[in-house]
Amino acid sequence: MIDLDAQAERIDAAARHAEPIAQLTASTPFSLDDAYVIQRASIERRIHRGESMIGVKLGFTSRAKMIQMGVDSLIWGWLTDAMLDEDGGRVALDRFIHPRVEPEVCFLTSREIDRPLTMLEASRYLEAVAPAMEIIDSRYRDFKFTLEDVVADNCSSAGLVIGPWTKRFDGLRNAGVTMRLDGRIVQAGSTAAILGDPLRSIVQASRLIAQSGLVLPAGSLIMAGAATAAHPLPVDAHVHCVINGLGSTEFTTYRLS
Ligand code: OOG
Ligand code: MG
Repeated sequence: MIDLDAQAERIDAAARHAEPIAQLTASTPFSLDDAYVIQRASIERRIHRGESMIGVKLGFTSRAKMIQMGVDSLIWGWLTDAMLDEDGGRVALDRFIHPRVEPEVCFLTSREIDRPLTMLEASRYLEAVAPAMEIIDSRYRDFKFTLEDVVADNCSSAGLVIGPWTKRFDGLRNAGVTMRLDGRIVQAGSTAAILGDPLRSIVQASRLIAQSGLVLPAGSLIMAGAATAAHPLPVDAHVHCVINGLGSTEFTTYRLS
């Protein structure tokens, strides 16, 4: 028997101390189901320390991300309030190991989600949508992992910045995405890269949540997954992401120590 709780403790400690570790599966192979149990147990540790759950994120919803990381399945993880950084604010990089940033679309739910939704129903469960960026930070050395490892690591979740909320659900399907680092374009693409339509992330999230026997409360965030590959996030940098017709979001990085 694998001690899933001990694995959760290892990955949680790596995140807490910003110290990279070897892939968990290198010493103890486990299944994808077990990976989600480890993920859940590591999130419970955060909740126990006082963090609160604010929503879920999907990963590998675009080909660009799958190709960059060498995996081919959609995954999901949890977001907590400690991950949230301010739009237009300054983000200290001390809490990360080797952060990367990626452009995303973030949804805010208006109703509880407790069953698989269809594409037609999805927008009725939404309060707002915003341009966003996710800061991902694998707890594994060299940012390398198997699918099971990255799921156990809560899908590399580390930070997020959300731009102004809007009701612009139309036109989301194929909107241009540009991410700039100090004014230079480092990633560009389209929201169509996210499952063909970012709204489909609501359908996928609802299916995954229902499958796990869980309920997502109204007022939760759903991060749809990156439209492009992720970009390394340096210190003293200004990052700006524009999603055409939706809006923009930005932040500046620094180091405390
Ligand atoms: C895993 C997280 C993937 C996305 O948006 O596709 C993800 C990783 O790339 O480390 O957040
Ligand atoms: Mg992401």
